[in-house]
Amino acid sequence: MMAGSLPAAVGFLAAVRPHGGSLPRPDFASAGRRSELSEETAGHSLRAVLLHPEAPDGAHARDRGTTVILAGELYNRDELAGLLPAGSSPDSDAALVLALFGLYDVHAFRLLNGRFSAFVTAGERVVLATDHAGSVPLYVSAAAGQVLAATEAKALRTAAGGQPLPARPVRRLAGVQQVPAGTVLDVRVSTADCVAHRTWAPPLSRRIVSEHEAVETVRQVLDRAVRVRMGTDTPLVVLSGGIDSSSVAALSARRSAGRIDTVSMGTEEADEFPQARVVATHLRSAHREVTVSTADLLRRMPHTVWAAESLDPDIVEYLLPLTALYLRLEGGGRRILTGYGADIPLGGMHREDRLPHLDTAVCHDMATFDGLNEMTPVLSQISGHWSTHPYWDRDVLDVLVALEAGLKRRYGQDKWVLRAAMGDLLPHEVVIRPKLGVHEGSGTTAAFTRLLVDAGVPHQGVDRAKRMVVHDLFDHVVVAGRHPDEVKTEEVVEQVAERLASGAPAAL
Ligand code: AMP
Ligand code: PCX
Ligand code: MG
Repeated sequence: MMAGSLPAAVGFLAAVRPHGGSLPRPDFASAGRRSELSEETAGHSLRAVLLHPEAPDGAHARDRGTTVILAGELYNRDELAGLLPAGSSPDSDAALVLALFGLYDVHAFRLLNGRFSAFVTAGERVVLATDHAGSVPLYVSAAAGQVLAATEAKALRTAAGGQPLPARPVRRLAGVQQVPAGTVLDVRVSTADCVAHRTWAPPLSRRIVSEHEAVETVRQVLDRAVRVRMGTDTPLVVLSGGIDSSSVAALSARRSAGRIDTVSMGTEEADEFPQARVVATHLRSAHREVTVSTADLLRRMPHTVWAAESLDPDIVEYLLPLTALYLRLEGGGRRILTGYGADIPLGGMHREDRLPHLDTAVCHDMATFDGLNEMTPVLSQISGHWSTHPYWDRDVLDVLVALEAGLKRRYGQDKWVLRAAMGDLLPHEVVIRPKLGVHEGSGTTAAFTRLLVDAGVPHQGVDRAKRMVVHDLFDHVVVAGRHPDEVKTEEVVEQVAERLASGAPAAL
């Protein structure tokens, strides 16, 4: 089975009920074609809308009363196929999951390394599964007699009366809950009784290995994670010129038959264009620089919240420049590789030389990423592109998290093990370049702060105001279902500034 250029499906809304019934209006930020699926079994009917960039054939698979709908893709197909009886050759990731489900039932999901959400109907049951990182968000609303699930919360906005499940409630969407990362929910349709199984957890222990072994292992797992994400067309890497994305670009360039494409974004106030150019020149990539005005950047904040459905103001600052960049990548249909997430298992955002603090930061970030939706593919799907993040490959993450902290911070350098692993593929100045976050390099944090201060928010109130703005945006574009083009960042900022000035409660 060869990976096509894009996954067969990138999202879905699906419902199982005993008899008929229609779906809520499918409300998605993701662009793409939509197909309907309708199946009747003995006691149930399944109705679904699939979002697919190309032909939808591979997005679902059915065999003797079990149907699998899969949004996303798998990265350990060959290993998985080796578990099946000789002669069986599933022709899609959904078919592979179906075959594994037949053998292992819910425990099939412990085997998968991928970027996906899955919806399985089997007799009386609906089984909902996220990948280890919950990187394709999955939401559910279930009551006795019906189970609805969707890859965007807003698609369940009008679903009535879900009951509590072992999942995370979504702000102001009564009965809608988010399936946790690395989790399978096994729901009995008639009663909505639900059993949760964790299929992945970050390692808590740390491995003591030599420098050499650590460097070799990191290089090998990252190389594989990049290779399996490359698809069949020319990859496009979103490149800052920092070590994370430069490593992804270097590994894909080495594996690619032709030149790879790279793209960097900046604003009129800040960019990392010179740094990215050094890498692009070294790799001979077809490189492009995209400048977004700060005003346009801030205008895209409703689109970021619409796509990511995140309530975290820091995450919105990281994702906003990427949203603005993706919206400028016309044409759709590209497979985009990023360096996102490397700093989490490697403690890259931690700028002190003290190991206990570094591991405290890694433990904290690995315990709190779930539900932030920072890895969501919807961010690029709003302009029809599929993005994927090699550092959050399950095998890469298992290796990186578990390395003892002294291999992450060493010789005064952050992310030392990664830098050492990439030493031969990148110019020295790139290998030793200190970290600069995308929110800093693009001036996003500064621009958002200035917008609030100019609206009258005192400096000490800026963090709280940012949180309020993001919550208000969520209420507009997710809870109320407004299109982000109709929501003006500046107006929301002014309302927040007025609320703060009048001393009104924050209403978070
Ligand atoms: P960061 O870890 O802050 O560098 O950002 C996460 C990821 O976003 C990077 O690894 C890149 O893939 C991407 N990225 C960051 N900054 C830019 C930029 N200025 N232009 C294009 N992509 C970027
Ligand atoms: N990043 C980080 C991840 C942001 C932190 N997320 C978290 N703690 N859950 C990365 O790329 O690893 C930046 C900009 O830095 C995004
Ligand atoms: Mg980074």
